[in-house]
Amino acid sequence: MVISSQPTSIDRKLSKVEGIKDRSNLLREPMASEVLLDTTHFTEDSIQLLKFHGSYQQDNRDNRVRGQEKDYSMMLRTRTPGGFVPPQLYLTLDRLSDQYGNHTMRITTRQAFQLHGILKKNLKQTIAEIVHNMGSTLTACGDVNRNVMSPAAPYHNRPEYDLARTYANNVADLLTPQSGAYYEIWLDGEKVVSGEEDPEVVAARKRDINGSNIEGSIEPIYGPHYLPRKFKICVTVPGDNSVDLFSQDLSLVVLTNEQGELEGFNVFAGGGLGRTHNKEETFPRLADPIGYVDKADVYDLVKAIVATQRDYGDRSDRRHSRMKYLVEEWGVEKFRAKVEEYFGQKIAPSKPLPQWKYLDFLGWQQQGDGKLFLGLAVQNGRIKDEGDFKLKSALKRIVERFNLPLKLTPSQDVILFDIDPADKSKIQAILDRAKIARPTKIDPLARYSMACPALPTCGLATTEAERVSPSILARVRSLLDKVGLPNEHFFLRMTGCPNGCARPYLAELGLVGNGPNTYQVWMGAAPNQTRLAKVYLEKLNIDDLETVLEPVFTYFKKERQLGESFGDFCDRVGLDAIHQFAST
Ligand code: SRM
Ligand code: SF4
Repeated sequence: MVISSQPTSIDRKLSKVEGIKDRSNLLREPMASEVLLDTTHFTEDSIQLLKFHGSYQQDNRDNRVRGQEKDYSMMLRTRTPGGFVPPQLYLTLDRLSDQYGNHTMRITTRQAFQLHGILKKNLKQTIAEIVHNMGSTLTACGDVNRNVMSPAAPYHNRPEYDLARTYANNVADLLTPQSGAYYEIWLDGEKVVSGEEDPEVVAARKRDINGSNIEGSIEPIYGPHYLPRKFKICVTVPGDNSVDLFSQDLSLVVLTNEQGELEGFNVFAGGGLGRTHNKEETFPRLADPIGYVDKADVYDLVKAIVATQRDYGDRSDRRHSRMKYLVEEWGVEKFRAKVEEYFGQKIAPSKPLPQWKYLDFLGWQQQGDGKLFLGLAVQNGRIKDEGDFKLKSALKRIVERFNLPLKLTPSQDVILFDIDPADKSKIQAILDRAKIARPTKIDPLARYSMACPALPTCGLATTEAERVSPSILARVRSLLDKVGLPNEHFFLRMTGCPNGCARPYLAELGLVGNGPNTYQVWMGAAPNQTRLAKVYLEKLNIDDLETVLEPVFTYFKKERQLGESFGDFCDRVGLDAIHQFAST
């Protein structure tokens, strides 16, 4: 099979972004020239390319004044597979957030860090310092594979966790763009590598499997036009759904034998959450099981799936270009058959798996090699100092003094690990002085909640999320107390628009921005994130939160089965029955 170097998928007109990629000379121009100009912001074509390099142009929406230039700055996102952040990188990001950013660092829902508020003139220096200190921002955004997730728990006595970490790194390496643009532009051509690539990964990248490599291209897997849209992957272990595996384009589940040796992977594909209000043709979708692959063939299968999306994903309409739509429209059988053409062999049936569980790994825990780890809840992932609460200073102090590496979790929390048990009390004392609550003292409603950044940085937000989430949680808590459910908690996730960055469609209660102070209300996802929620209400003015939710919680209290979670209850009785109860 010969693969064309042009996007092949459709006869329809290609989207504007395809033209920008085509003209860019593998992610260089016009951005490379504009970086050098003394301007406050980039032009449209460069903004699109900038994403592949890990940055978004934003403006502070609180400071918009009609007729005046926007208050531009850049958001930078790290590439940190499995959320691993070495101490040197952590301390560098901490310093850069003060020197060039808005004095906060934000843990994302995909185990990365974001710095906000970096002026264009400081972007090159900031990226260069990240790369020189064991980090990278390459492909943190853009139409490529994004940060690869894996469970954040740093267990060292459970081989499947070590394997998930290793394969998350390797898959990230396999799908790293090979164009030297990143190093040319941000590091004046100096190629800095923070670790050796596994030779199997290097070989797999070059290996041509049934035409899935693009002949003669510098980008053997992606080709010169990269993917039609962002692509998201996780690697997890049986039973551990801390990574929300059903929301990903591609999920691998590590399978080991009784000795803990790797045998292969179960593969899921076609998940994704982004949607647009009032456009029925856009929807969240859970990934389907695709089959099982032996360890020797896993990279070839990953490439075959990526190549299928590369060649058949919709490059004309960016609202329809995620792989989930390909899987939905073709059906799993056709999708699997097409992947098999690239893969060059049949995909074996999936192996049995246990039930999935949500895990967040908070608190002090044994890591299995005599050392400890400590998971700390970070509200909406924002690491900051505010009044007496000094999370940013405390983490800096601890990482500096004890030289500890960190793991960022998919629930926007942080884990410090490799802790000598002799240091436990000293570390706890620093945290106590900085008023960092112990996980057992945090309201579980807050512990299991997430909110996206939304206003003022996100250009797509239609309303608030992160900034109002503490007050919303407090109001929901009061309401639960009022209806006689004082100890109840569930997954509440909130976003400023329907793109779904805090994965609200997998929450038991999801609030999805739908205009100023207004949210679409979703209910009924499973507490282990294996079932999607459904729309309960199109538009909730946030002032009416109590009026709308009180009858819902009252009905839940009255009719729930023993131990039934809020999401399972909503799913069992159905949203129509809840509406009916609420209207009586
Ligand atoms: Fe997201 C766009 C923030 C995880 C779906 N997302 C954005 C942008 C870059 C807005 C923009 O395009 O201008 C947001 C920047 C806000 C800011 O001010 O920082 C943004 N997304 C985030 C983060 C930081 C939210 C968070 O609370 O942590 C997450 C960064 C993850 C990372 O480290 O890579 C983040 N975004 C997600 C997720 C969840 C996930 O990946 O597990 C989703 C839903 C899953 C999915 O992709 O299907 C998600 N973000 C989107 C979409 C909708 C994509 C779609 O298929 O329609 C957009 C808009 C777009 O791509 O056009 C978007
Ligand atoms: Fe922005 Fe919407 Fe994502 Fe929130 S969900 S960060 S508002 S794009």
